[in-house]
Amino acid sequence: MTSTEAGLRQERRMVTEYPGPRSRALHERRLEAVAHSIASTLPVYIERAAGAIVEDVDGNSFIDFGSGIGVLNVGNTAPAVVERVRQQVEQFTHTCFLLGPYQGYVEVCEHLNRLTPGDHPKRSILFNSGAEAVENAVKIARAATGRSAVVVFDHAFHGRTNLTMAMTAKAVPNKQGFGPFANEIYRAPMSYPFRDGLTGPEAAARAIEIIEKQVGRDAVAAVVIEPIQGEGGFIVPAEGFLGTLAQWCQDTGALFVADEIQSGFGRSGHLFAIEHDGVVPDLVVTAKGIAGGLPLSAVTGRADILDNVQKGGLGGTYSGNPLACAAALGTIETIEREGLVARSEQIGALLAPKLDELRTRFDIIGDVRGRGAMRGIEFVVPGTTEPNAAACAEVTAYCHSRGVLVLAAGTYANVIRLLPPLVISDKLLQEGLGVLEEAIATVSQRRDEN
Ligand code: PLZ
Repeated sequence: MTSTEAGLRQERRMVTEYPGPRSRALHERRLEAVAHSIASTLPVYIERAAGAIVEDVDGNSFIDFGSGIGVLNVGNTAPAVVERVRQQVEQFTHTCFLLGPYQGYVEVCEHLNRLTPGDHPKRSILFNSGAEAVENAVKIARAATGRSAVVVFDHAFHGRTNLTMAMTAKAVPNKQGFGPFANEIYRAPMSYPFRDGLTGPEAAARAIEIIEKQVGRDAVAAVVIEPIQGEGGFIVPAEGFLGTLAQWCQDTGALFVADEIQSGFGRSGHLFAIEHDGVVPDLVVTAKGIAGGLPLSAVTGRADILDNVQKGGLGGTYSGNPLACAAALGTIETIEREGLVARSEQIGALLAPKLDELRTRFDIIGDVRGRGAMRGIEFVVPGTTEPNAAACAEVTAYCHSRGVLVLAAGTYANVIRLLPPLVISDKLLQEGLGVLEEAIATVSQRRDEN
């Protein structure tokens, strides 16, 4: 047991009503102080967390199946992250890399160049948020190709800034009232095997036809895609979809950009989800799981593409902040030392048969899918493929009130996603799954009775 975990028992424990009195009191204060436009899934307020356990201000502890939306792959307060950040905070907190460079930034880039797919010469550049890195990938791709069009997909999520809102698919609540949006963004149909029944090459041909007709073969700067879609509903494209698109990019001079912000850093059973398809992207965008909870993101890719941008053309005050770099170094160290990529595969092997069994037992489940420790359960109206957001919301709420943090996702808000920290024990994983099963059985039965 690590020192942080020792201070927080790795167990689920509900000791008050849900939410408890302290959380309710904080919520009252929040309503007066915090803009109502930011919504929280949970009604409880967090006091501390370690590993795969999150404890609220009333002393209730929850099994974490969400990892802060796919961020805490190494677990919360991972010892190597805490230690490196602690050392860094005592050395210096900021210089601005544009002004005074430092070793941590260089080291993170060295690791990214080594770890991302492909043996070609690479460079990396660091930013703060996922959206910021996606924006910069687009800037880099436009500069390198001299073209402006960017192709994105149905169900995509790339961020909430102006350019990335244009790239994100779902209008409500992400885009409603916030236009006008950046132009030269084109949307193509995604491969969604449960809903389109197409093979990967068929779905790619459908997308390519639209791109060629509506944008043009010679106009595309970049095709930006999540190898496994996150917010859109944990959609794993059919085999051959990503490879066919990547080949089209190569044939036409467009850059293939993998948004690995949610699917990366060991989440899918490979370090990067695109590796399942054997594709080597021109640019890889990372964030979330890169730094154990501190804000850091990156664009990594072909040296010729990254070096093509004019000197001083990219940057930012906090980009590659030294504390975030220290956290990233602790994260990468933890992933490699603890074999967390293999662990992700193991978690997947444990989850997959259980989820398959649930799908056969409960007709409100239309599909279960995913790779490694990135799994989704899609709820439908029994006997149809019609999305069942109500069932998804009820199952989610049931799990939360019993101490298991699961997240909903999906264009139709009907997918439960499981993103446990990769350091979770089998025991907690099984226990959480038990609660999830009970939730699905309860919601299923309630529907049968109505
Ligand atoms: N690309 C694939 O998953 C962020 C969004 C939470 P930022 N996903 C969580 C919310 O509702 O805002 C995400 C992603 C993919 C880009 C992003 C954006 O990353 O760090 O939130 O900007």
